[in-house]
Amino acid sequence: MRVLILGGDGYLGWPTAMNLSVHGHEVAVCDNYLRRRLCREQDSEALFEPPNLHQRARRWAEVSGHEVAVRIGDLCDWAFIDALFAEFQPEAVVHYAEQPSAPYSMKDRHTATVTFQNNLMATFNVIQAMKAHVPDAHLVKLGTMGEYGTPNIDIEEGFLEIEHKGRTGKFLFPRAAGSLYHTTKVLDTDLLWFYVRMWGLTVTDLMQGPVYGLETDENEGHPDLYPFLNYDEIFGTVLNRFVVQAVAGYPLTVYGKGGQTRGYLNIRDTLQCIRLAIESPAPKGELRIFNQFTETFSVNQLAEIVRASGERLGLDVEVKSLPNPRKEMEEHYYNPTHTGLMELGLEPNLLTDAVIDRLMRAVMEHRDAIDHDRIFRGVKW
Ligand code: USQ
Repeated sequence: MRVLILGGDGYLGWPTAMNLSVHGHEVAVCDNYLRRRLCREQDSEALFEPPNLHQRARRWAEVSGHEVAVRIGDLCDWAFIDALFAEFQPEAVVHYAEQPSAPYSMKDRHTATVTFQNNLMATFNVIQAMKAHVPDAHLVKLGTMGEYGTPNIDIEEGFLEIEHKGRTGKFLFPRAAGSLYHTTKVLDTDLLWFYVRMWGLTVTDLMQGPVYGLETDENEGHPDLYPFLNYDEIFGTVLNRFVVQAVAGYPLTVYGKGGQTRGYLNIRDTLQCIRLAIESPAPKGELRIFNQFTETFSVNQLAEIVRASGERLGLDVEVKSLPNPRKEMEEHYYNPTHTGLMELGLEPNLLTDAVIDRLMRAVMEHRDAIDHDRIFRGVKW
């Protein structure tokens, strides 16, 4: 299939491009380097700087023989996205092109505005470009498990049957996001749901949990093809952060009581999920929602997993609770369903001792590059 990956420079975008090209798809990536610019603006760069998209595509072609087309531009600019869709005529579109950080979105008015404008406008323009050029294509959109929040009932995959005063109906599962970033994803889902009903778009909205890891089948042995590994408070996610903290000898930053529980997945499983969603598309004219994670952990459990890995590797890892800079429940019920992707064939790569130790070792190679000042800034909600 012709697959267009929007946000192709990101943590997940570039690994997805390599993976889909290996599996026989014709891939184009698009990005405006927003993530790189915001990291620089916040002095929050990743552990190492990956080459730019043109360089990565050239390197990937040398290593694998697969071509990935690269287009640089801003999806909020209608002239650019209109020309992009007209040229490439994708059969499937993977939409990662959003400002992905909750703390960035909550920092100040400027960062909130960047998040709001970029995320909503990009999604709106993608919908318009699909209608104009490829109304039958399949949109695979990255949402987040954070759209649901942490309700006191089981979380279903996207929809909920409700019985009310003797009648029943099916509705989007209630959403209660915990940051402006997560709220933009709720709003995206509502926009998609609206245009699915109005225009018959075909959409898979993937509610993904926090992702960890660095290595995939495609980049193993090629560190120049690794994605970003952000460990800073703003763009880093919790498990990647804990691994870098352990290697740096920085006490693991457990926020509050550490009972916050989320659904996590290995970066290798993100790639499987995206490919499964593309190759088994949503029924025409429908909104399909999957919960994309493989196992749940509390922050305390993650800290213990990283501490134990450190012990095996000869590191002395301390765990420290900090006053929680976020507004969130620190002890709560959490039981989300996640059978849809398993039914499509997902084979989970779970967080075993071998997996965490390998990630720790990969980070140890970059120990000297770790900047302690990036680890905790205390961006408050
Ligand atoms: N946490 C700590 N210590 C830290 C960092 C985080 O205790 O040093 C806690 C947070 O308070 C939170 C949990 O760990 O309870 C997860 O935080 P996170 O920063 O890993 O994840 P989050 O801000 O929710 O966002 C990340 C990605 C986002 C994605 C989301 C999936 O940045 O793009 O959508 O994970 S989910 O969390 O399921 O909504």
